Amino acid sequence: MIYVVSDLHGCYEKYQNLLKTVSLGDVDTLYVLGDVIDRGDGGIEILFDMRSRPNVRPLIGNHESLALGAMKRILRDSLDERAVSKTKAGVLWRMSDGEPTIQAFCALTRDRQQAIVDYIESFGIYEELTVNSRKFHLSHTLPSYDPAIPIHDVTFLEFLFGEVDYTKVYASDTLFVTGHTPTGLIDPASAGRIWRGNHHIAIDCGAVFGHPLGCLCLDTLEEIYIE
Ligand SMILES: [Mn+2]
Repeated sequence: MIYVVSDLHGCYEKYQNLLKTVSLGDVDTLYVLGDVIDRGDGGIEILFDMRSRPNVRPLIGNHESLALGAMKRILRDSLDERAVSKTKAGVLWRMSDGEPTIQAFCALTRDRQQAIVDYIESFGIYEELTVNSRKFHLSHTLPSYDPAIPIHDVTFLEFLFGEVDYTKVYASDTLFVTGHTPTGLIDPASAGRIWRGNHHIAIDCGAVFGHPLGCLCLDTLEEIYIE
């Protein structure tokens, strides 16, 4: 089976609980659509676990993209937690709720820090796949809708910081699976649940804000919730 989850934001226990609940095995694949780190405190731990599993396929989120600059600075200049907070990259990271990840990253050995940087640099931007003759497009977010610009022509940054227009059908032959926007912000009635509409499936249920972690099975379109 192929599963998709997003916006783990350091929720290590919910992540582990999800692996157990779906009994993720060697024949299964789990796509993680970015924002693994920040806000919660288990982000680095989740990254090491994901890295050890060849069937976990990571895509990048805006939090990883922003952290990467600061992580490289920490490595290059052997900065500690206090020194990194005086750099622009460190200030930006802290402002985006990076504090728990900064602490965990600075506590690692240089080899382990390098392993995290290398791992994040291997993350994809988007993935297109067909499962049971349904076409899916997976990414952390999407650029705002513009029928004049084909989806493959948009820039890397728009896949990280764009705001999906969930009122628009981006392509009628494809289901667009995205995280980034907690579903309660799309429709307050959908808080904590996966939201579907207009060929979109929004899966960030807001796990780090006390809602369940939502996971979508692409084979069956079944929704799995981890409290
Ligand atoms: Mn995001």
